[in-house]
Amino acid sequence: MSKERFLVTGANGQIGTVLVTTLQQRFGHDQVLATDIKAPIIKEGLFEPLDVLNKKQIGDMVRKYKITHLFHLAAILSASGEQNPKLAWEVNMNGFFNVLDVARELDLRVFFPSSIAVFGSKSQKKETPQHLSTYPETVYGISKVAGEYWSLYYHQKFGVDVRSVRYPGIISYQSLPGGGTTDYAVDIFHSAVKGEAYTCFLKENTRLPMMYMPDAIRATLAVMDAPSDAISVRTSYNLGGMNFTPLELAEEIQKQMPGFSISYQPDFRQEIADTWTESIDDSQAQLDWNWKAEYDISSMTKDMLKNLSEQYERSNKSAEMG
Ligand code: NAD
Ligand code: AKB
Repeated sequence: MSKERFLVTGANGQIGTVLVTTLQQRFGHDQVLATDIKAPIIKEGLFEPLDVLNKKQIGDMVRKYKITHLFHLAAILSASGEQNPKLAWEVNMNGFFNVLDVARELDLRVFFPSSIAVFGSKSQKKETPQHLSTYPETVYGISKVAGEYWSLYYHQKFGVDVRSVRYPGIISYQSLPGGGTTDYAVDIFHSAVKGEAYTCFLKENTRLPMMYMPDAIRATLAVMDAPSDAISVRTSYNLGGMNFTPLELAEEIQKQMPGFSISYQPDFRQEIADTWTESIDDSQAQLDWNWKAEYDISSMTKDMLKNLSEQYERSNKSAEMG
């Protein structure tokens, strides 16, 4: 992908901030255009305000910066989506249509992030296979399933090169999550590092598929980099990392921070989590583009605690220095 030029929508988000930095490091600052509806978070490199509901603006940016690859991350996530279903549908569907239409007109390769939210309570719960009726039960999940099938449609009818993975819940120290059901798995680390007890909004035994950010970024770049004829799934690839419950994650943190404590106060997000799958069969991604996650719960927890502790130390020091 080295001679290519990249546009990222929703670049201020949990995944976008890390993806933009990685692309900048790999391909150079001038090759990467970060865009978002909100003011920029990353201070270095190219940034333009962009609302994905404005198709003309997307086309203008693509032409102006001679974009070849578009990572379409802008979306409303599961928990926020249930609070405002119409907005979620509008942004997730019409935003994606605009991207697909611009990609068709201007010959772009597109990355569309789907989610484990496509699976509902009627789906197979464990080692959920690639090809299966999905039965989503949130507006967010419905929009992702629809997006997957529109990706296939635009590929088959118009030859648009859209690639997609179904991310599990993503865990990161670099950025905060934005309105999802798996957000607890990031929030818990911030409480632990600040020496605070954590109150979890999911029950202790709620098992969900999760992935550490470095694996998510590697998967994103790998699927975009694969030769077109290696991509046998034009809806979205299952992507597995690790899976755990809040209790198991708390116990893993306690191995390094014995004083850490957790309590549980499930809220409306429990209902969403209850419909999702527990673990994922990603053998098709392994076969097609050699996918393999590197982090498990233990290595992820160690890395999260180390990096977040350093981050808090740095910000405490700079606050002390005024
Ligand atoms: P996020 O909520 O952290 O960020 C989304 C970004 O989109 C925000 O910066 C927001 O300002 C922007 N945005 C919202 N409406 C917009 C609009 N109309 N125009 C332009 N930008 C707009 O999301 P994330 O966690 O970074 O997720 C990125 C993508 O990956 C999303 O499509 C999400 O569905 C998918 N995904 C994320 C996870 C996860 O755990 N983070 C898991 C599965 C799938
Ligand atoms: C969410 O919880 O909404 C996201 C996702 C798994 O899609 N993290």
